[in-house]
Amino acid sequence: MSENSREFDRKMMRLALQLARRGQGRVEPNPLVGAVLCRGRRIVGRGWHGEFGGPHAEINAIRMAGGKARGGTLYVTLEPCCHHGKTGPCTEAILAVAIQRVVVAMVDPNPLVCGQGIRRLRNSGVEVCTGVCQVEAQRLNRPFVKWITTGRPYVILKWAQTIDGCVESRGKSKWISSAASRSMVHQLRGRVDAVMVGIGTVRQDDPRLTARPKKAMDLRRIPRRVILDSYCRLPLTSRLARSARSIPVCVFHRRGFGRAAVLRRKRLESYGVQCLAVAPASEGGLNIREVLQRLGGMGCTNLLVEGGPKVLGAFFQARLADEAWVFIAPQLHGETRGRRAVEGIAPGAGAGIRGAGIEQVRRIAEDILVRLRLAAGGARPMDLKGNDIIDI
Ligand code: AOF
Ligand code: ZN
Repeated sequence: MSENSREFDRKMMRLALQLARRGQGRVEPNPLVGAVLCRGRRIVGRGWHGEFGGPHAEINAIRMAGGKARGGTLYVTLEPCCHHGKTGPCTEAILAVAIQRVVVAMVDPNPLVCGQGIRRLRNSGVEVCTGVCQVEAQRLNRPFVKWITTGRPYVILKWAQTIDGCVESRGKSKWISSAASRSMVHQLRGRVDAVMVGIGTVRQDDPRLTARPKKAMDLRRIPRRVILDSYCRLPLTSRLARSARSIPVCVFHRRGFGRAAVLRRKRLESYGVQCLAVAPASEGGLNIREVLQRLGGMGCTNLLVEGGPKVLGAFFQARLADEAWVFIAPQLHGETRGRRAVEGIAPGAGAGIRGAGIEQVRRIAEDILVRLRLAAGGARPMDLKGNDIIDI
């Protein structure tokens, strides 16, 4: 195969990866998948998985190509499925229209597929080429890979801090980061399954924790609001409790507590708050791994953790976060007892940060956003691409 053909394959796969992105926030817990169908060097079909339960990417590309699919090459960012799920197996649709060659970026980690789709195609005489743009494809589907292989969601920690590392504002505004940064967070909330904070933050700020992005199309799903609240102290007068019937609120509390807490739990439930018991952690607070396992079981693939400092510290300590988004604003808090973003890490331990790497640095209005890739996913941090770093 010539270098020229290999480059063409990569170009088509990059296009398929771009198409796959369109499903973000709409298809989870399914993966983001894109497909391009070519006859020779002409594109005759494009498709992506657009909504959960809807047709898979390959099917959409094949439909668009119609009669032109026969003898073509299909580029797909994930191995075609061979199982009967909510839709029929893509392998059979590919065989039915006599596609000649299939180029796959990565194997589907779903145990129901996991190489069998590729085998089915090869055994039926289709030429299958794998691993084209594999790193990019795995990067795109990190949340899906995490969820399907561990049963836990992909965890993004997020906070905003002053340049001297404080998370409490001293300015006239209660906000640290700029309006542009905050609107970016609303966009992020609008594509995750759950937004989490600790009870301390709720009692202090009385947050709504809803996704309110600027553009309506950025509200791709309504995230569940999750509170870590060992003793069910969520006030019935809080905005969260009062809106629990219209937008789900889920409280994780410790298993086995006194009668007063049982009563508070009952009251919260009468407000429509879902209360779930998990084991306490030996160092205080809740067993976060169990919390994540429960959220994963509810189909939660992406979790955004917004603080406060104790909760963020617990995630670092337990090495259970995959990413951190840190907004740094040009404010100086000064030498008072302002709280730092992350608490509870023993000096020198640097827990959870070992193996971390900066994935992206961006300027957002007056702030900078640093995206850190943490080690929870097991994989090494990705190399930076030149254009991920914006000179400021
Ligand atoms: C593909 N192409 O576009 C996607 C695939 O319940 P279903 O039928 O939607 O199947 C979901 C599973 O199918 C999902 O867990 C993953 O293994 C695979 N997703 N496969 O060939 C696609 N979205
Ligand atoms: Zn499929």
